[in-house]
Amino acid sequence: MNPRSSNQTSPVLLDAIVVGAGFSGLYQLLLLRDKLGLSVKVLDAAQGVGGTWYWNRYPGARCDSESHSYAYYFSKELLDEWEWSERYPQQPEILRYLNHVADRFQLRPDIVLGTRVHSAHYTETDKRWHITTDTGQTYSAKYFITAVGCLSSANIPDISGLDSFAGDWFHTGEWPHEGVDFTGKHVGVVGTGSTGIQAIPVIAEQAKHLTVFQRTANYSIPARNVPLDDSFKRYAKENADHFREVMTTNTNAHPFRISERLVHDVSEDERHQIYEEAWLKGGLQFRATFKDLLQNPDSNRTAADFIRHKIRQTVTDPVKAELLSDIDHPFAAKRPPIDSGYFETFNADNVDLVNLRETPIECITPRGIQTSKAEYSLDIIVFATGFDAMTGSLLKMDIQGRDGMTLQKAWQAGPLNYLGLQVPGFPNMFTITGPGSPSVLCNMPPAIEHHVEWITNCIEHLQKNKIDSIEASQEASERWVATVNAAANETLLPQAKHSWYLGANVPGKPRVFMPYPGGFLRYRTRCEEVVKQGYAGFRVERESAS
Ligand code: NA7
Repeated sequence: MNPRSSNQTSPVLLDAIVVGAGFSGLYQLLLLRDKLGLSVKVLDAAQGVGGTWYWNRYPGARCDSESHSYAYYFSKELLDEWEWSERYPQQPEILRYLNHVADRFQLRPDIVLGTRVHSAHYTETDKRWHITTDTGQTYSAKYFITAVGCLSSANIPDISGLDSFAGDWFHTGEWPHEGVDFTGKHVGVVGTGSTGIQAIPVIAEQAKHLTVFQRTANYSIPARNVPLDDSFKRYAKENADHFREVMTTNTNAHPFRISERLVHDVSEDERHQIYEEAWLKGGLQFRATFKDLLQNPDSNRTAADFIRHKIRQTVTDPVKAELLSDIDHPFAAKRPPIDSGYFETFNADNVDLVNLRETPIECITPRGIQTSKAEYSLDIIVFATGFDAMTGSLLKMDIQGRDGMTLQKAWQAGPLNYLGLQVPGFPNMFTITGPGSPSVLCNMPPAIEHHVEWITNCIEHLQKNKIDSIEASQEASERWVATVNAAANETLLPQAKHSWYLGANVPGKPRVFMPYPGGFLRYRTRCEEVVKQGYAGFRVERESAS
């Protein structure tokens, strides 16, 4: 089908609409358009491509995956021509990369920027999705694909008085493009997750004074970021096939394997040595030192104690050291941050730490933050308070499937879907890295490539076989949610009670473990089996049946 030229009143008719122009949306456009020859448009509210990397421009924003793995692997030419400059890519560099991808594959003509999707309704009569946007332009498509990212709906805490604050406030996920000048300012940062841990050292260097408001202390491993030298760049390119193989056949889609060794297989001295080496090497590989770190509480405690000891060694003020190392969850049960000088920052004279567990925030005043103990005068408040993760961006849109069923209603008890790919009652809608897929427990690009390729193959199958629609069955979806939660219960992950993996960071959100924690390889194998069994667990409707 060819897209029809449009005006404000007539819908653009397409084969597929993709929402979001980040890693997922760009690749999905490329495959549907160039591999399958379909008419496709990508819609994105932003004024540029990049998805999460378009919005997250806060100081110190950087990816925790190593740059040679934080890339598309589908094109050898693309891999060969792109050069990362540092061990972990900074936000501007990732944004340049995604812009390069958009140009290289001539994707821009099919990307409509500055367009926020308001609603997507499926109608039974024509078996199509009807999409409205904030520009007034409407679209109609057979396939509706969300590529909205897992961490893109900012969680701004509902603290009374925020409107009255006389200074400026920002959420890290919606950072102003012109940047924020902290020079000479009294700054407060709320939140000590991965984002706060990246931003705090950079803000502290510029601000006159920084107050960090900590609710939950966090583990963090030094990133040991360095510029990449030519020999590593060459090595990464020459071994791209090897890295791809490792990333697609392990648990977490990172370019390293988790050791087969158990914590108690080695002596205490040996274990200490292993942790020391991993600490010096830096990065997420620390959690790959032993196989059972996320399964066995005693094993986990050895890593947790090692890190707590490091924090106490690093932070010179004993009160701050105690507060920073008083961590209430197992290591890696929340997404483990990596940092560049986070704990060291608390040794600077201009940095204070407030314990919100003891003295919670009561309100925001015109002057600053009022806790149960004191008022902190601030010029700028930075909320590094995370996201309404995995479901937030989907539920913000008015999505309606069969019989006007809203996604909000279908998911009122938590996200129900099959394989994180399809929701029962929402035919021909696909969710790239949706809840129920390994997504955020993985290095994202390989997880995205897998989903996009699975969806493309599925759509190709539908097109070739003249199938009108496909949709996950209710039974398979219910079984899958149970499988996800059973897999979580085999690990220590649910023990982090405030984790966004569980939706616990957003008041009123159902507590369901959202990402699939059974491992990327296990998940991919399951997805392949489903296809081999003729899309078992999915219902299809053929044209002849209508
Ligand atoms: P996270 O990991 O959700 O961290 C948010 C932080 O903000 C965390 O320390 C929270 O404390 C804190 N928070 C949230 N709401 C409040 C309120 N109301 N008051 C005080 N403190 C609060 O988000 P990030 O942006 O750091 O990281 C998200 C992901 O992005 C990361 O995992 C990477 O995958 C990339 P809490 O722990 O809930 O007590």
